[in-house]
Amino acid sequence: MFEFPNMLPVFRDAHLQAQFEQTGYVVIPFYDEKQISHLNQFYRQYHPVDEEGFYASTYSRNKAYRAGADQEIRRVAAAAIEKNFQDIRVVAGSFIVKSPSPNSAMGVHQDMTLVDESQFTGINIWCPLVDLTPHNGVLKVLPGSHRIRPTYRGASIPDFYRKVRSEILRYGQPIYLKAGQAIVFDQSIIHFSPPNLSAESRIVTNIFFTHQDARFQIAYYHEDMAEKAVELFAQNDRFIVDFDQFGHDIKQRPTLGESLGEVPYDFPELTLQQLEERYGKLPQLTPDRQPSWWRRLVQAVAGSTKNQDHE
Ligand SMILES: O=C(O)CCC(=O)C(=O)O
Repeated sequence: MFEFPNMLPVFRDAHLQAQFEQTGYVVIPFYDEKQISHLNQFYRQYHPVDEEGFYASTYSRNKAYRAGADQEIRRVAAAAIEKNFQDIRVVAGSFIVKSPSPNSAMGVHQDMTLVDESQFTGINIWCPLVDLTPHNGVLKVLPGSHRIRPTYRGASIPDFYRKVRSEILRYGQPIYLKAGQAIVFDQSIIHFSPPNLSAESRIVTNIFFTHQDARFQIAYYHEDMAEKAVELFAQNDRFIVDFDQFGHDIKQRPTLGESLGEVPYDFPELTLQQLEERYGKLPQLTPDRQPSWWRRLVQAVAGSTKNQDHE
């Protein structure tokens, strides 16, 4: 298994770079009011009516919509990206929307591996177009969890936190962003979001980027494979827009990309003890103190993976 590399700097501001490396995320101002309003209108052209629950544009079978969202989000974000980052390649923009629904939670996960993490870091700029509250699907993160251990990730690969999902729900820190503020996070940070129980849709733009020298690489596992290994696939820069398996048959062997063969992987398992050593012990939660969304999220994530990985 690989070791974590020294990260190649991508932030122009050295303090933000250091904070990002330490905690796995930082918060920055990103869109102004005009851009927020423009992106809302742009989204509404394609989606006069929202999909049910959690929906990302990368799930769409409509390639014109996927490509259109990608282009327009990148165009609008270009100045803020240039201001904040250096030596990067921006690979994809997408909408991530939660329409009001008790079924709109996103369970505990790390994002799928998209680059060779022995050298590079996959990064998301996740920016809501509305203020986030405890009721409309705020993003929660487990600070520093990007450095618990190196992993290969994908819907077909057992998650390393599979035994402690419901405990992680209680350690997550909500990031209450205002509309236009973005959280920039390492894709390997553990994160999740409760459902949107407000009356309005929660629309977010997500932009994936990485160091300019990195190439797309995804990982796949099947029980029939050689034991303790995953298969890697090289992908080109259009992967996020072209890959048909997001949101559909994401657990199947990739039909796009070039197999790079198998690499050893020991399928690590985070234990409750390790979690408590890092983050402290939490008090027992009695059933009457559990909010209903939390109970639903626990049920939703029990034994599940993020089976609709997008990026
Ligand atoms: O938009 C959300 O609520 C969750 C998004 C997420 O988990 C992701 O982009 O990986």
